[in-house]
Amino acid sequence: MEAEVKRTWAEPYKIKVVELLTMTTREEREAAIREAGYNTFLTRSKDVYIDLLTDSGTSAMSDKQWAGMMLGDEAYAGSENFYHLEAVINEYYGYKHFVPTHQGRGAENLMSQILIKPGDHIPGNMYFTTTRLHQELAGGTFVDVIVDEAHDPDSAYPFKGNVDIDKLDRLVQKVGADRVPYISLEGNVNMAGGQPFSMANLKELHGYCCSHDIPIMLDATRTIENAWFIREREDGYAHRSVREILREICDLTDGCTMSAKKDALVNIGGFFACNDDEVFRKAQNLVVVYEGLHTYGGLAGRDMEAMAQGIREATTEEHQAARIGQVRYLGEQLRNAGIPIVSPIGSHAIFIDAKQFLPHVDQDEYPAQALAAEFFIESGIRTMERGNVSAGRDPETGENRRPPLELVRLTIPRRVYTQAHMDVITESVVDVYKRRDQIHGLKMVYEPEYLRFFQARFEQIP
Ligand code: P71
Repeated sequence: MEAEVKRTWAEPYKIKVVELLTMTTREEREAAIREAGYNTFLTRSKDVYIDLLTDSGTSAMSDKQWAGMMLGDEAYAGSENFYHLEAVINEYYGYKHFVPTHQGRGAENLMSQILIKPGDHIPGNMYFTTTRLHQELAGGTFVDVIVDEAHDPDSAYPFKGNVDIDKLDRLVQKVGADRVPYISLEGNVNMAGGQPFSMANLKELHGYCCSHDIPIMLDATRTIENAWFIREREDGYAHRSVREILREICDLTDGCTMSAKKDALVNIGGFFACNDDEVFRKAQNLVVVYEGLHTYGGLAGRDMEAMAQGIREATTEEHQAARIGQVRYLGEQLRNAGIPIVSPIGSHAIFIDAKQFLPHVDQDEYPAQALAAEFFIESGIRTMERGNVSAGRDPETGENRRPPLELVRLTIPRRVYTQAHMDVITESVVDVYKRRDQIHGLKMVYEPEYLRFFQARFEQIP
């Protein structure tokens, strides 16, 4: 029988080690963000009070994971930890083959180079920055085939991560199935606000792809969290375990890239997995060029051990109930205070709608970037822009992409902050909201060529 999951989202762990936080003055924060060119990626962690920049690599590991770190078999070849991880990936994700990579984009690089030929089109349920860049570097073009609801921050549709099969079919009709090397399917779509696809949609997609001979490659980064939403929201899944749902998802797909820094509760790591023997052979061959030998792929043995244990912990109902419960608690508080946030509340973050928060700031003055800077100034809370800066420029026109979603992401690290921290975050956001009329946009004064949001610099428009 399944262990009882309490109605509240109380944490299924107790705290054994703590890390002290620093607090700064408003003057110090104003100086820090100015020096950082109003880009939260360029601020220093020592100046941050509550770090909501990302849920990537920021989780707290368990005592069992730390114990696993001591079991690191730091051999160049054939580390024991590789075989432990292989067994866990095979059991929980079910793919036949895998190669470790240093993180998700390492896996994306391998997969894109192996599967994409110049001139190919790669449909996906919304872009992710690094994923799309690797597709483009391999000569491909990303095509968005997510349902329209995903682009509407106010739509309460429960499966905004779904693929619009008609959009996919239109692309396939236009370019031909042989120019579509695979469809890229992301669980709990990050850029849409952490929104899941449904099993029904995946089954339909699977049927379509089988009949057109197009593989489905999963971005498994937050797919365990997607499995939890299927359990919560989809008919027939309430009594299925997270592990069973995860396996069902993976069994309907042909392989995956994974940033283990999210779902898998580790500070570094990733992998590429697949069922096809030939694709695997190529991945094993390429991984030695970019990452390291195929039994460590850029990771230490201890990192692979921590990942194996993290996957076991992340696939429990207790973990997901607390994880998603905490994010929902914050989201509901913000919503009750009248803050415009993306609906439904996703699994890894609250996304504030900067277009509604700062309606007076034009999108080319980067409202989400400006708002992220204000949250930092207000209380040392570090968040991330996910809007016009992240979307970058259209390679053909050179213009800003001006995406429909102009968001600030308040990302919640797993097992790190408490309910009181969630309350402080709400208070801070509300205080900024009260003075929103006085907030101005930004001007970009330095723009890097690739993934500009990481290092771009801005000045405040007076
Ligand atoms: C996140 C990140 C980390 C990040 C990456 C790029 C810009 C800003 C922040 C990383 C993901 C992800 C998905 C769905 C692949 C990666 C790359 N997310 N797919 O959300 O969310 O993985 O960072 O391990 O290379 O803060 P990697």
